[in-house]
Amino acid sequence: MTGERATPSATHLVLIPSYNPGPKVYDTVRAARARWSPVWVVVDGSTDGSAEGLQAMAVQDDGLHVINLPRNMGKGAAVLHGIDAAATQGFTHVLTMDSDGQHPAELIPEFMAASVRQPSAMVLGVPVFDASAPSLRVQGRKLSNGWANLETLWAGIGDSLFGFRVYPIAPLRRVMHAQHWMRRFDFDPEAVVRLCWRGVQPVNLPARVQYFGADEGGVSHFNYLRDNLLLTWMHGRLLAGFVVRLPWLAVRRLRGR
Ligand SMILES: Nc1nc2c(ncn2[C@@H]2O[C@H](COP(=O)(O)OP(=O)(O)O)[C@@H](O)[C@H]2O)c(=O)[nH]1
Ligand SMILES: [Mg+2]
Repeated sequence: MTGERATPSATHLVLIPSYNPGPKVYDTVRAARARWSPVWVVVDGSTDGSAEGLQAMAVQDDGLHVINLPRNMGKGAAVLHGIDAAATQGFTHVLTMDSDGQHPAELIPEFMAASVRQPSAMVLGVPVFDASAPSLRVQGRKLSNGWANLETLWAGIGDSLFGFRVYPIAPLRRVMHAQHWMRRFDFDPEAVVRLCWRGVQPVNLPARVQYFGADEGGVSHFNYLRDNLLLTWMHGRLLAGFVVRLPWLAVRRLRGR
């Protein structure tokens, strides 16, 4: 579909939230641009020089747009900033991907095509790990997926945490503007559960994920204690929301929706 020299999409954009990503961000953005236009990067108060480096790339490339936030606000907040701006320009769908090279840019056309076929759905990447994946993260994921499946009465979420996804922008904005959570690492799982509650169907597609060691330029801002507490609190409030919605969710599931 749309690539570097093709016509830019007027409906679907790639959005990359970025915070002190390290040098891999440049290859990541180049790889995304090779498969899609437009690509937007939201630089979220980074202090590693990447704001300047990305801006220099954007000057040479009409398909790349860089938004700079003055201070770090978190992944979800950066995505919200990006989709608010995208909506004012008429975009209807966004593919979010990480800025640190862990996600498969080569799958952007396939994910966008799935979204074009089913515009009311969200297209979720289901991670295919290789040996580089830390087992603690792989196991922690199973726990989060178990909660997300319960909270949606097994509506079909393949993975709750993976950030390589296409969202319909309008329902995602409604969900996010309705509350002040979902602004940091609680963004991905809460988005998928709350969109399911709103009737946005998940479409699951496998996607390779890579973990890089620090010696390979890998950077992670996931803090095991802080972010697991954040995710625990998030599932607490989602469970409360689930209990309130249970009768209605059960009726919907019984009707096969
Ligand atoms: N805008 C923004 N993006 C972030 C922030 N923290 C993480 N991200 C994004 O979320 C992705 C995943 O975070 P990362 O730190 O790599 O966590 P991990 O891959 O789960 O270990 C990053 O590649 C960034 O794209 C943040 O504070 N602000
Ligand atoms: Mg990462």
